[in-house]
Amino acid sequence: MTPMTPTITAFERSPDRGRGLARDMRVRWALEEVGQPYDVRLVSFGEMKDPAHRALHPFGQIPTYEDGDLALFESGAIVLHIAERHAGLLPDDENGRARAIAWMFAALNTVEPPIVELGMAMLMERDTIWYEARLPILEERVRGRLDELSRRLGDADWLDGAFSAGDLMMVTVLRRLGASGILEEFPNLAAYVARGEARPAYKRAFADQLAVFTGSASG
Ligand code: GTB
Repeated sequence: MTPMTPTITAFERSPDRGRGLARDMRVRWALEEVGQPYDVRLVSFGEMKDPAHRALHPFGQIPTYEDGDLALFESGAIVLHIAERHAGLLPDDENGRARAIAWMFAALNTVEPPIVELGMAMLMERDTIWYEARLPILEERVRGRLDELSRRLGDADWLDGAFSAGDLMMVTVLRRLGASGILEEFPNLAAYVARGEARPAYKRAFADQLAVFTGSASG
């Protein structure tokens, strides 16, 4: 029997102009790490809100993941599913697996929210009367989390032993700080992100999502 090739969805034209900040990047990276080929279905902002897409994703977003009878949404659930079904993204021992999954949740639930809140304010609230007062508050919240994470990472390469799905998720979350300059205030975290970006699987995933943008940009 021919094995199924999973299909994920991604932006037809990502607002990040191919910088790998949209959440399909973490799914692509996970699939590349485990050596699982995949197809990509590109969707426009309009198509994302169509009933056909909402049947896959109740909130009308990307990424989604389809493999045979299984349809999934939420990048964290998708990466965990990939990590559980293939070798390479979770440790073999039970406790190590549980800790790697805890780091995935920490990335999504503890570190990503203040980073997204800052990014959204910078994007949507620049012209408001409260922006000047609110910005430093949001920046300090991000710095606080990064300071804690930086202390825990110390001079280790990865968060808990070998590279895991927890690191994959944390690196993609930290990358969202982009040009804010805040990541660079924590040299060990900046080096940690650079180590993630240097992985061959990351580079393949990044090149593939960039090709979508450059292809559509030149068309
Ligand atoms: N919790 C969900 C998950 O983790 O999968 C969140 C999914 C999500 O936010 N999807 C976004 C989306 O589909 C794309 S990634 N948005 C369209 C919509 O809601 O209508 C978020 C994102 C978008 C753009 C940039 N960027 O340009 O830098 C970065 C991140």
